[in-house]
Amino acid sequence: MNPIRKPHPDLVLTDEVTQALADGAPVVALESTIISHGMPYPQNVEMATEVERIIRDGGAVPATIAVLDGRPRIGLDAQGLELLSTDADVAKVSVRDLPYVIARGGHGATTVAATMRLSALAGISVFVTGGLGGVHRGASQSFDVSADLTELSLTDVIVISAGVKSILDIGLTLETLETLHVPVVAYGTDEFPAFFSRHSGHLSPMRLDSPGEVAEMMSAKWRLGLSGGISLVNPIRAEDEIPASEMDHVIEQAIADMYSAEIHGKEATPFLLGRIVEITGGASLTANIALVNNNARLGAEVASAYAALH
Ligand code: PSU
Ligand code: MN
Repeated sequence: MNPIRKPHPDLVLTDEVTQALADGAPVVALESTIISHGMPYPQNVEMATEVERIIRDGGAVPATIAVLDGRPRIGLDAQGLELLSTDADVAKVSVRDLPYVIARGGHGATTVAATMRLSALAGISVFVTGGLGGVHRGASQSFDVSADLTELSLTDVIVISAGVKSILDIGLTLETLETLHVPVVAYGTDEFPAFFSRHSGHLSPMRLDSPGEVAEMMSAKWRLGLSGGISLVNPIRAEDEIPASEMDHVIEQAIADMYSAEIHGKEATPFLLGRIVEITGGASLTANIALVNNNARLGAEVASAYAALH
C-alpha cells in the first residue's frame, strides 16, 4: 500500500508536515494527552519540545497532534505546545470525544486512540508515545478498558510505546490485544516491557530487532489489507529503569488512593499517573521522560525505514 494519501481537508497541518507527506518523507506523530494530562508543568513542555528535536535529529518530521480551537492540528508550534502544557481547559480527548470538542470549538489533548485516528486521516503511519492504555486492574467489575485497544484493532498506524504500566492488568491487556487482531512486537527483547521497567514477567508474542524488519512487517500487514495497528514495544534503557519490585507498592498505593477518591472513567489514568509522580518524589517522571526520548529515537528510525520501502 502506498503511504502517500491526501490528508483529510478538515485537518490543519503545518507546512513542514504537509511537505514531508507530499514527498513521502518520514513523519512521526506524537500524542498530547501525555503533555496535558500525563506530566506536570514545566516538565511536560520540556519533554514535548525535546521529543520533537530528537525526531528531527533522527531525520524525520515530528507532528504533535491535538485539537486547538476546535480544529484538529497535525504539527504544532511552540505556542501550541505551551498552551497544551498550561491551560486547564484542555480536555482529554479520545476518539469518542473528538466530535464534541471540534463542534464546540474547544481545546483537546488527544489520547493514543484519538492520535492514531487523526494520524491515519493525515496519512501518517508511525506514532510515538510513552505508554498505551489497556485493561485496568479490576476491569471485571469496572469494565475499564481503554479505547486505545479498540483503536489499535481498527486503524493502520504503528504505535511505539514502552509497553503498559502495571497500573493496568498487563496479562489481560495482552489477551485483549490478541482477540482484537493486534500484533504486539517487542523490540530487541523477548519480554513485554512494563513501562518503568524492562520486565513484566509476560513474554511478547513477537520480537523484531531492526527498524527495517519493523517496516517490512508494516508493509506486509497493510498490503494484505489486514487493517488495524501494530503495537511495537520498546523497553526502557537499563540505566533509566526503575525495577518492577520498587514500583509495585507505589502502584498499589496509587490505585488504593484512586478508589478512596472515587475516581473513575476518563479521570482514572491521569489520576494514577499524577499520584505515581507524587509518591516517587519525581523519580517516575525522570524515567517517563527517558523512555519517551528512547521511543522517539526508534520512531524516527522506523519511519525512515518505512519511507525507504516506497
Ligand atoms: N499511560 C501512560 N501515560 C499516559 C497515558 C497512558 O503511561 O500519558 C495516556 C495516553 O494518552 C493514553 C491514555 O492513550 O492515557 C489512556 O487513557 P484511558 O486509560 O482513559 O483510555
Ligand atoms: Mn478508561
